[in-house]
Amino acid sequence: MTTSPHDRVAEIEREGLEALAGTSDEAALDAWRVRVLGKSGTLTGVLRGLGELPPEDRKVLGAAANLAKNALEAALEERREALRRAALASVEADAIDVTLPGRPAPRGRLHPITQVRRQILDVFERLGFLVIEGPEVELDSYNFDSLRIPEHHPARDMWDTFWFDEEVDGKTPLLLRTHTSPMQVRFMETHEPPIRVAVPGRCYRYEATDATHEWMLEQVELLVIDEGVSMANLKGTLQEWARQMFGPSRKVMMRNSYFPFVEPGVEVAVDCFACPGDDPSCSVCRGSGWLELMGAGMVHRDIIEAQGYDPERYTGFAAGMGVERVAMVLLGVSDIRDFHLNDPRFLAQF
Ligand code: FA5
Repeated sequence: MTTSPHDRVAEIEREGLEALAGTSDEAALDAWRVRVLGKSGTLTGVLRGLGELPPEDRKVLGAAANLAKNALEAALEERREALRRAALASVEADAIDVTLPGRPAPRGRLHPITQVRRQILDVFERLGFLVIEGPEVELDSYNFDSLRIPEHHPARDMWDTFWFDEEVDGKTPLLLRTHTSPMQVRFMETHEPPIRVAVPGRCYRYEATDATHEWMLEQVELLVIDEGVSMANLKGTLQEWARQMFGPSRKVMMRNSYFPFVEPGVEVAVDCFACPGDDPSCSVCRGSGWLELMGAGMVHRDIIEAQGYDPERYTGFAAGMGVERVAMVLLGVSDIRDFHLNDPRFLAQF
């Protein structure tokens, strides 16, 4: 059975509309137009063949073919407009919405030890201390001798030392300071009482590390020299500092200790934050219930005299605290070595 010319026109129109619905861009529309309405397009073929038909058929089919042509052309324009609107909408969707909140840029932060050092110093500054700094590469005369720790004195063993090889006058006097106490003497040499200074700084010790010991540590040294300074001032200052740092519920314990440059000497500890206080396997207190934060004491009379101050008039106290130890308590970190591993997952917590 052959298709009649009428059916053929109807089929071209149906197929044409169907194909048009599947176009998705300008190039597809063009290709469609060439295939259907172009010079050798399917509908154009029918219109060309009209001449061979008898006049009656020609008239009827011609009218039908022209209707189909108009319908297809209108449909083409409609489809073109629809695609244009869709493209515009998608550009608008991609456009910047200025009302949206911005994507947060990753921000750096201060190292927890820096944060805690600043907190410590903030309290002492409020208490009237001046913050000063001193050299990390020190002379043994300041690190030891002037603090009543002469060469070969067994007290030098309290601080295992990193020495430099450089010789000065046949000796090797340079070291990485083991504590911030040499700044007591350096400051006294150039200042007169009253003195009230806090000295933050890094110190280095050639020693094995564990949960409460590092080979590099920060200390904050305190030195107060004035008329009538007593042990009560030492205790009151450190207790007030501890209250402001840790709050009123942290227990602070002061007990006898020995440092050649103070008399009497004490150490200050706080109750263990990592265990109930009696766990022998606790890496922080080893079952003692206490974590030592600092050494302190009344500045030795010999040192006051060596600076040319009148020891009958001036007395003073000094202290040296471990910043990492304070940070352990404040931040609840039970292994001091975590601070300088520089693991971003650890550091990002603070
Ligand atoms: C001293 O360094 C004395 N200069 C402190 C002092 C100053 C006493 C003024 C009297 C007058 P000591 O070695 O105990 O003392 O250290 C003081 C504090 O530093 C300790 O209580 C502890 O908190 C911290 N510390 C000491 N060694 C380490 C270490 N290896 N790792 C971490 N912290 C440490």
